[in-house]
Amino acid sequence: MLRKLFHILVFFSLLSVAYFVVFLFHSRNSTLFFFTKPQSMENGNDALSQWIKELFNLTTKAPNEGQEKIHVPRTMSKTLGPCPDTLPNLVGPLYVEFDSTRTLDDVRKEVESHLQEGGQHKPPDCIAQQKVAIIIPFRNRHEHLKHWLYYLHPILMRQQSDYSVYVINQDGEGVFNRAKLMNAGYAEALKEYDFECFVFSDVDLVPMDDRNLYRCFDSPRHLAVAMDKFNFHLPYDHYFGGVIALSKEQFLKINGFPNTYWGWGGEDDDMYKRIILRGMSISRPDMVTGKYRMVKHKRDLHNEANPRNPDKLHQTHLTMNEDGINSLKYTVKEIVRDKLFTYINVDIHAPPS
Ligand code: BGN
Repeated sequence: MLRKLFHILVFFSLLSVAYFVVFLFHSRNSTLFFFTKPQSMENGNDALSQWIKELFNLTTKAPNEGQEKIHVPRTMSKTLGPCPDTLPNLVGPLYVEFDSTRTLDDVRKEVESHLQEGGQHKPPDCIAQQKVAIIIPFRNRHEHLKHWLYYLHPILMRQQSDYSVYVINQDGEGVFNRAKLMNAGYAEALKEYDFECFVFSDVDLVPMDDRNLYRCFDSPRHLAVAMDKFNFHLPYDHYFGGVIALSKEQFLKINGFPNTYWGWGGEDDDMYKRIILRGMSISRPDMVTGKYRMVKHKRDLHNEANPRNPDKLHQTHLTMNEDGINSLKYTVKEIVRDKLFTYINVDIHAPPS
């Protein structure tokens, strides 16, 4: 009797377990509970196997599956990698001419969509290898600046540079001092951004090959090695003029430019001497990559060759520790942000011409 009762109990227990399992399925798919076929089953065996698959999937789905996913915009999830060593957009030799009349508005139309206010650009799809400030010593050369901006912005963009262009204008009509303006440009640029590399360029020099990279190298770099005005040759072996690039470390190691070369000539030779005296050497591109065109022009006013400058050159080893970025004094009179460049007007306390 007891055994019979036990069997009945087991039977009802099994029945309730079976019912519970069926109930579970029902909670996911009501068609199962009533053993009615889903609509799709009417179409034969394929539909049946589909139905079985669906059932299987129901029990193996991950907890969050089927819920709406959180939408992560592509731009947020994308992290930029470093720009490649081999730059993909360079074209090599360039046709450069200065006969066309160019207005700043023409130039703006060409490049402004890729620029931030102040003549700044970063490559949109990779992180540039260096942060570069381009420093242009300037006074009354607006025609040249238009040509420079017209050619250089696209070149610098193709070089995937993170760069800003600073035009450092010497205020007033005193004697010009190219080197002191470049020191002021270095100091002003560093107030704005953590630049690692400084390219100092004359406003009238445009490279004829975009493989001539406006960035810094292991040694101070001389870029303008083959100018048309020197018949595409160096005028002398230790020439270091026109366009040069120094890293912040290289610049500080030589105490920057001398501040005391008023008028034309010698300040670039002084730089060369500083570099050699501090145990560094000059790096240069080959004579094809390093070709430049210079805008033809008359000698500037108030920038006569200074007869004192050649003598100063003999003293570089004695003066370089006191005359340089560590003794620079100037006053900023105005900063203007154009789309194509940052213009800084500085009073460098020039003697009257
Ligand atoms: C040199 C100038 C450089 C100038 C080059 C090219 C001097 C110093 C006196 C020996 N050097 O003669 O400053 O860049 O010509 O024009 O004047």
